[in-house]
Amino acid sequence: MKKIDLRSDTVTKPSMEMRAAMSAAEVGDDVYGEDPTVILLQKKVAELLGKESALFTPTGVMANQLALKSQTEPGNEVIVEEESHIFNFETGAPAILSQVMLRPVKGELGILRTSQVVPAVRGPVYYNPVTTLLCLENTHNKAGGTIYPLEEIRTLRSAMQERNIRMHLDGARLWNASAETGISPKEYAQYFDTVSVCFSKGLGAPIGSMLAGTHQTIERARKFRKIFGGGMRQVGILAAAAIFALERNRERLKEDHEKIRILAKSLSSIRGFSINPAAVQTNILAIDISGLKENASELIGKLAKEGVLLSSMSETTIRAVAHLDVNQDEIRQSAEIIHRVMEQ
Ligand code: TLP
Repeated sequence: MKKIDLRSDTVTKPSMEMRAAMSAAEVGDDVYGEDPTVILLQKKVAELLGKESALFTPTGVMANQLALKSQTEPGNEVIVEEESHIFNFETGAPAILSQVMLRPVKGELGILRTSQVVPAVRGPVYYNPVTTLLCLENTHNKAGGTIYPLEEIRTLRSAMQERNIRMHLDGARLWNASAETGISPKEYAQYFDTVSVCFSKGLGAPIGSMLAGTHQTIERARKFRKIFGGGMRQVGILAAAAIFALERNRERLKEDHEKIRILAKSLSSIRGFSINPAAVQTNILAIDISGLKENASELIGKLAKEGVLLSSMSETTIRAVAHLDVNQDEIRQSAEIIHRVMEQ
């Protein structure tokens, strides 16, 4: 039985056309700055985000961690949303790699308001840590793919500028936010000093992320990327997949959002499943199962046996993610299977 894999949009496999683009890629040694396809991708993404420069990284985690490392000093404090990827799913890397403290602030559906962030900024007393960076996530993964309101970002930016605090955007799924709202990546990115984006999630490339910012910040990040072991050689093969993904798979992200709406509508009638309709905004569906006796991993195991793969975001939250390797029929089929399992 073919399983319907809704664990993440990272599970997609490169299409034959994407593989053809990869195999045709011109390459060179990128540690010498000689890979023409990487150079082209970095230029394209810098332009798309309205930034001076961009740097290819193997993963979104590395891009985020480079943003922290290049914009902080040991002992600084970085404000993050409590459910953010940087705080929850990056293995404590900020403590290990940048020796910074994270100051988590609880947002609503992943969104931090300026009125919450400002009081979290440390005062200038000599024994306080120094707040130097604020990180936002758009779309917000754990909250269920929620989109950051542009107006709030704008207000946060002016409040942080007044206090000399930089801003980083974890834009692993910024493409989804843009596809849904029609607000361009550049419009979102203009309020941030650095932005990380991924090609290996909704866009369907096998590997690859990028950090964009000023020349100065990106040159610092380049040095740290080498220190982190991320200086790659003929990586144009992967950059070609990313270029293909950017050009061919960005528009279609709205189809994934539609698939999640279909799934959310169907699953919301299941007893013990709590779905917040306000959180159903892009390609992620977070389902609160705290009303059930089973925990997330038990339920996921049961569903997997019947052919639907979901992931857990916590003991009481399961997640379904739509992507380009699952079609609407499979989404409907997975909803039927979940209904059947839950009615047993
Ligand atoms: N997220 C993964 C898991 O780690 C949870 C997923 O399946 O969604 N920022 C955000 C907002 C992310 O969702 C992810 C990946 C990353 C960064 C890290 O990207 P990678 O996995 O490329 O290091």
